[in-house]
Amino acid sequence: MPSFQGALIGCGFFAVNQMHAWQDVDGAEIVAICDRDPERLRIVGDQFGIARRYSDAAQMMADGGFDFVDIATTVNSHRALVEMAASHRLPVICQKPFAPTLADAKAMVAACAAAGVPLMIHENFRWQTPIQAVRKALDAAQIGTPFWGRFSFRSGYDVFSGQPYLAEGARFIIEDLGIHTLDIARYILGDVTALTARTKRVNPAIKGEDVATILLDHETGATSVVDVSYATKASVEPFPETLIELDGTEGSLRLMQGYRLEITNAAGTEIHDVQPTLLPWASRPWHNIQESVLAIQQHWTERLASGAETSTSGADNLKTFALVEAAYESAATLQPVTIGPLI
Ligand code: NAD
Ligand code: 89Y
Repeated sequence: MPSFQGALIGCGFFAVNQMHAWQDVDGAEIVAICDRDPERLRIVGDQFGIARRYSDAAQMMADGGFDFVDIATTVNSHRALVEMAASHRLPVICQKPFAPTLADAKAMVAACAAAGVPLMIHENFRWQTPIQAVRKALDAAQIGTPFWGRFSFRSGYDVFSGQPYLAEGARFIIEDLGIHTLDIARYILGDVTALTARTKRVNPAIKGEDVATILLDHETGATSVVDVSYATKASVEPFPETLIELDGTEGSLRLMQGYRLEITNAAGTEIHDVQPTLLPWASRPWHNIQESVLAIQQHWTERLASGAETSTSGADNLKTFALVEAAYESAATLQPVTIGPLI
């Protein structure tokens, strides 16, 4: 595989995982970094030995000398930075959430398509080892055709200490975390035709909702529930595990806390250990997410070499982002929302 050189924009909390993962990716490396905050630029530049450092993304792209851009900033800067990369004909990865609005996300997809460059959203949760194990069990027809599912993320983990901006937005859990759970629901049960959502804010110290329950109709006819909470005090904290229940025509599957996958069918019940690998630079409990960062960045590099579309391309991720918009609309109006007209 050719060796690609990349430039990363946004050297904050999560970018450190991306930088570690780029060091492990076969076929790509980061050669330039950018952050408006000189302290973050210094910390990440020194930690990863990157000499080319910029405070201005426009200057970095004008100077060039790299094959792709990896955007790890928060949501409000995504559209301008993706459009800037497209204007330089640079393939681009953009962190979730895609954009502040669906209209922005569509404009970003259109800009990259017009420039003829790939856009991948860093939607890494579907790349987690336990989620891949569930996908493989379905592909191997171990439970027949699934007709019902539950995708559940319920936690009391303090995400605000590492990401203080999460307490400040009018929107919280659906936009930040539920977006991953909705993407997993699409990845496992297929595209969604309509949804109904209810939300709550339990934690008085934050502005947005921290509990959401979403009922999904899938194109296949399957029904699922996506339920997410950062207000759940459990005896054993499950962060950041997504738990899955699926019932199929030939059996059932349960992805349980502790990375245990139980599959029941006519042959009996099998229990699999689907724990993520603890990479040398990773730390518990984040290792599940950290391993998926390496997986998605390796996938990007392989697809950049082959020219094939990525699993979470901009076009694909519009369908996940539409579910986020629809969930907020449904929660506000207390009405079901049809997805087709949004996309
Ligand atoms: P952060 O605030 O810690 O870091 C963002 C950095 O970007 C800051 O250092 C800021 O100075 C810099 N920045 C912002 N705009 C810029 C611009 N125009 N040019 C240059 N630098 C700019 O945020 P974070 O917690 O690292 O989150 C970043 C993104 O990662 C968010 O979109 C978040 O949702 C996402 N995230 C994803 C996962 C995941 O598993 N995929 C996990 C956590 C966070
Ligand atoms: O920002 C979120 C994400 O994408 O994964 C977990 C998280 O860090 C906190 O909810």
